[in-house]
Amino acid sequence: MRLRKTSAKNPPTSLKSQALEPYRMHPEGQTLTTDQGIPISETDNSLKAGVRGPTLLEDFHFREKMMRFDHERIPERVVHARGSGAHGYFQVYKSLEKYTQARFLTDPSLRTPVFVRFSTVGGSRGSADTVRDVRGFATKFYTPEGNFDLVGNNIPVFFIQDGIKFPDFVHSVKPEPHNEIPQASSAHDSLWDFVSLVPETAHMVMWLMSDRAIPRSYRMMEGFGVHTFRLVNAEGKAHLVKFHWKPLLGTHSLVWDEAQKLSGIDPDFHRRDLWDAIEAGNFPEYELGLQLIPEEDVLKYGFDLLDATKVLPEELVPVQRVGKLTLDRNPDNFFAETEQVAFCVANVVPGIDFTNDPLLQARLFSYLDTQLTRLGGPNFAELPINKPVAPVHNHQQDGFGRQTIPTSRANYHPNSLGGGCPFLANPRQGFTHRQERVDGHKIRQRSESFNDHFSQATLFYKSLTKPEQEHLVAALEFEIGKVERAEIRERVVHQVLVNIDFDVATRVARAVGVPPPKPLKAPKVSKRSRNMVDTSPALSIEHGPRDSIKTRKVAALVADGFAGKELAHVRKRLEALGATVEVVGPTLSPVKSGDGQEEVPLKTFLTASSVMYDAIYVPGGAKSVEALKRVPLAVDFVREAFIHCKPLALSGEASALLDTAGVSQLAPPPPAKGVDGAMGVVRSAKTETKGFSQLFADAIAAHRHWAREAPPPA
Ligand code: HDD
Repeated sequence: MRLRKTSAKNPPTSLKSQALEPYRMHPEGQTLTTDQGIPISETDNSLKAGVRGPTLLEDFHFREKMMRFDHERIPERVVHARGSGAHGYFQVYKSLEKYTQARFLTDPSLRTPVFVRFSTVGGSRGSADTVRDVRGFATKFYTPEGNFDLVGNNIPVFFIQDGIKFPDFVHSVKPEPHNEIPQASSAHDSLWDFVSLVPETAHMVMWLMSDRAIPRSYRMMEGFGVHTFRLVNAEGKAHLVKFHWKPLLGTHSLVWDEAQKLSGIDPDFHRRDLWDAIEAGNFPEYELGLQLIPEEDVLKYGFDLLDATKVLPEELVPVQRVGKLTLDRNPDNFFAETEQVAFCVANVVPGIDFTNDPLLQARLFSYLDTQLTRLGGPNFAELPINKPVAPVHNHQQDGFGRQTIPTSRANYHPNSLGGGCPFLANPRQGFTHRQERVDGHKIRQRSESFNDHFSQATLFYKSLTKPEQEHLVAALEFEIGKVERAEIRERVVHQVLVNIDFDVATRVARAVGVPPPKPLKAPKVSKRSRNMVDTSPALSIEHGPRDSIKTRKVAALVADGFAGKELAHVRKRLEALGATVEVVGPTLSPVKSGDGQEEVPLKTFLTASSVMYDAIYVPGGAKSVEALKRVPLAVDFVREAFIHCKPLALSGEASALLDTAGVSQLAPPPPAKGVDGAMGVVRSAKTETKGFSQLFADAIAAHRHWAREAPPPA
């Protein structure tokens, strides 16, 4: 069996990986053939009548090659078209049999293979990764009882409450139909027109404007199942459940200016980050978290748990961490795996069931339906990446692209010709929909318990730290500021924002040139609704763990004459803590240090940019620093890292680069002796000062240093 490079660390112990092996094509040492297996000895010239004559129709190799090329594209996903996938496994810490009979949640010895696809929502397949958008976080668990798909996002709520509005919402956020502008951006008239007219979007829009919508990495974002689902145990007892993914590297974001620049400099930023981390053996890990709620508490928390525009604050029902997901293998082929993987919210296993959330109910239809167009027929579950590891036997028949070969004469149930096979599962093992009494009029109406659209939007805003709030307001000013029609800008401020926070509405009104709002007399919330907490600190990214520098990327800027020993020391220290240090120099040719060492830069000031790194380090060395000062692109590194609030370590003479970059007036004064790390700018009076590396590591772990952000204009 032949395996990818990473497989040394990741032997094909996974059942799914073994199941994929017969489908993997290994061309090494093989002869070129047609699709029919006929050997081909010439593929650069078509068959012609004479060397300068016309091509002949008889050339079956040319026709097949061309036909296959002409049909390479399939329709991209109507939403979530841009994405990246990875294989891995999930293991539960201890049995959850009290709550569910699902094998993968009750057997701690079981390593369930998974395939995860992360995505953006609005952009097309070739769009940039770092746009402001929700991120999809879809996980296919190949369990012994069939596939379970947890098709979530990195934001715990949704734009709408009833799936019948999904086409309207998606049409409004996608590029506008007349000119197909803008690509992968929500900053345009139709989205904000929709938001201004559909107040149930308010809470989700606040999340979309927050730092959550510009993650640093797929490896550093949370995931949420969004809806309330049900877990059902072997006795048939059910609990309501909300699913969470908690990244072990913490949750971190970019800043907007950086995200926009990255869209041009490295549109594959997140895809590359995920790929490189897995290739390097830095396997992304997330803990599965559950909020478990007794069924009778569905309305206890001041809102309806069937309403997907609401969060259940962790302070009210804590998230229990029950197992771990590890992503340890990159796909072998993007199209065959990441593009052809088909998720479906309706794929559940015995022990997991749905609720009547009207958004979820609509999704149960949509995912199966969309694959028919996207994957060309009903047999997509037979594609290798979608095929369960559990055995599949039924009477489904025919259709485009059928792969398996049914061998029985009996293709119906019940039958005697096939000995009655396949048999029905034992009712205790087979999937049974939980019995639920449903009583009511056939009616097109929203439940009154879904009426409050603003109090959780306010709760979210109030739960953020000051810098996060400032980023959110700046995002609103940017996005609404791009809306051409003044009446839409005004409606967003006067109909939506003012109901969330008067100060935010007033600031945005001024920024986008609409009349200031008047304070509301009484908040527009339904009588039934109330927030049971004033703030929920868990909603803020900044309150998450900030204690590790694992997998962070640091650029070390050097030119001839840099302090070589110091670079070696700092690099060793940071790498021991799990970071990577890349040397960036004027060219890819070796650079000589002042103390006789040599470094070969991995990137140059031309091929790299500060936005590609988490932190910037400039070793001392008068000659090197003087050279860097004369390279505008090197100075840009320092300036941008400073403006993006990234950790900067400038040793000895390198401290002066802040002057050259024109930002020293925004930084604390340099230390006269020793080291100082105020505002995440670590400087030492001389090179190699004690404590320099540790202060730098602490600054990297803190991620960003918002104290540096310029105050908003008066
Ligand atoms: Fe959806 C794809 C997540 C609401 C209809 N959705 C899709 C993907 C994710 C989500 C992560 C990409 C899966 C992949 O990587 O292939 N969608 C969500 C979440 C929602 C949500 C978390 C709200 C809680 N979606 C939603 C609604 C509908 C859809 C209300 C329709 C009624 N979603 C689809 C779809 C897609 C899809 C059209 C497009 C491609 C696909 O399914 O396979 O069926």
